[in-house]
Amino acid sequence: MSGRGGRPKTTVKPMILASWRSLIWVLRRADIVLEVVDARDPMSTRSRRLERLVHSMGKELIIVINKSDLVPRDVAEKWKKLFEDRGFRAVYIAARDHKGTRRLRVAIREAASSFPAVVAVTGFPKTGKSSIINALKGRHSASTSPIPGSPGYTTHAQLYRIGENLYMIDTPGVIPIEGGPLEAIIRGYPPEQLKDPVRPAVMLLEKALRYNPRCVENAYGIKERDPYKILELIAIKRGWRYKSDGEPLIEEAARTVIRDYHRGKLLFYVPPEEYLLSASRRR
Ligand SMILES: Nc1nc2c(ncn2[C@@H]2O[C@H](COP(=O)(O)OP(=O)(O)OP(=O)(O)O)[C@@H](O)[C@H]2O)c(=O)[nH]1
Ligand SMILES: [Mg+2]
Repeated sequence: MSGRGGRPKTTVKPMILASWRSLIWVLRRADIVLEVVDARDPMSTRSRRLERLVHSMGKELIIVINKSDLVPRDVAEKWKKLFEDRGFRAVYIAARDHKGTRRLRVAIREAASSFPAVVAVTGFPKTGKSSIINALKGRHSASTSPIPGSPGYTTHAQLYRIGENLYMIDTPGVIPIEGGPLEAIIRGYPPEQLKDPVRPAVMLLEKALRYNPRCVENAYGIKERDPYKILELIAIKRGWRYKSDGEPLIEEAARTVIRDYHRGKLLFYVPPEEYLLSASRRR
């Protein structure tokens, strides 16, 4: 307890992420590295720093576009081709449904120079790294969790035996600055620990509405396009109000929106054409 009538102290445990040092330690032990990205927005969930590091260490890299069940098949195909056109090995997979595991096995076999091979599974938090290990193993072995920091998220590197000739190392998520401010916040912290969840939720809603104008209506039955009003309406609908003045508790609505993105309830995806267009504008 804190002294003199203060509130009891709560110890907030920071979420454990992979440090670059620990990641390098894992990469040294691996022959092949999977970089797992989210099919809904592969470019914001890839790490060029990680890719450069893997390249400089002379390891084989495979980009795994996971959660492909959340995007149309042709979108997953186009992202795969886009990465391949840039010289990467790439596959798409829906690890949760164990779909695409054969393609991933083939890609690993092609990348391996000898067996047994050790594969490091790396990427941003919540891209589905542990789920990929489970999909290849054929059963739930590595623990998983839906939201950053929720029970079951990966806190340390762990080796799994997938088959006679194949080992995989699960790793905690890595957050480089380059992921962009939105990804860094919504993947880097448990929503309940965000001091200001409203700002990232507003950014997320703006992005979601840009790519899928019906996503808020589909998720919450709310026909509104102003992100602040959307948060207010979600709070009112759920009965979340400040005890003091009865105002809608938009912070709680903001946390819900972030969780619903992770759960795939607030659904949108970035089309590959959009990325190509903005890349050509940057040139
Ligand atoms: N829709 C969908 N959800 C998936 C897929 N793969 C994983 N998930 C879900 O995404 C969430 C995160 O999966 P994890 O395997 O725990 O992700 P992780 O990258 O290991 O997460 P950290 O260990 O926290 O870095 C879980 O709720 C999974 O069920 C997929 O292919 N499709
Ligand atoms: Mg994990």
